[in-house]
Amino acid sequence: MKLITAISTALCLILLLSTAVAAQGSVYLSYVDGYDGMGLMANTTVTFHISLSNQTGEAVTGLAHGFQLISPNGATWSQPTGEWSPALQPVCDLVFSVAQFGDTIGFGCVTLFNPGLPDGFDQEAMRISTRIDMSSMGKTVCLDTAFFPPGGVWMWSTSSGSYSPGWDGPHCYEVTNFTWLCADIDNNGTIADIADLSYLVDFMFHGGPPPLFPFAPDVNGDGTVDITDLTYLVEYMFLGGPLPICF
Ligand SMILES: [Ca+2]
Ligand SMILES: [Ca+2]
Repeated sequence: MKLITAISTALCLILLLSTAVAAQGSVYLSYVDGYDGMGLMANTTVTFHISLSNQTGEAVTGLAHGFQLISPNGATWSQPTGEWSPALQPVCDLVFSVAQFGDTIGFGCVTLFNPGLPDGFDQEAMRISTRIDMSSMGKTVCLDTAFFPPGGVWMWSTSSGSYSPGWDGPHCYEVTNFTWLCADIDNNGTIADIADLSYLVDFMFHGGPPPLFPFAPDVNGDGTVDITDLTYLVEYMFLGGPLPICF
């Protein structure tokens, strides 16, 4: 009888331990728009797609997550923006918020009538977008967690308690690539306007700085930058000439 009792006790302990181990969830980075296989592209929109995986064994009825963009060596970027995935819209029927303070983004979700994020849920839930400055080439940008006010927590709530789900970050990337636009000679994101024309004239005739991307002023696409490009640009801007066609 003692042996049976001992075996029963051991089985109960194993079951309890198994339940404790299985009762967890995770937050992970699915993929990044603007990652070219080597690094993050500067001067283009970069979007981090973040997923939730619920293995708590029950529905999650409240979520609070904060993220931050950081750089160990001075990379800079535009004000990041956050948004929930549309999949969460019907789930978060009481609180469905995104708060932004500088480089920190907070996501909040609380259910009232909805049963919550079901056990087994595993898909994209949050997105964070920014535009990394061209001056950050060769530097590092990281996405990591933040303990975000006012809750100050990183947690999920269920009917039986709270969890701090795992996070597979921080995720760090070198800024290794870039994009440029034909006729965006001053590299400000808009093409063929007065500022671009002025930049080209200054460069060609007044000792102004060279364009950051040497082929952006080759608007007639012949492989060189010269007076014919200036003429081509003026005709496009003011005389209905053909579109810039950088090679
Ligand atoms: Ca421009
Ligand atoms: Ca040319």
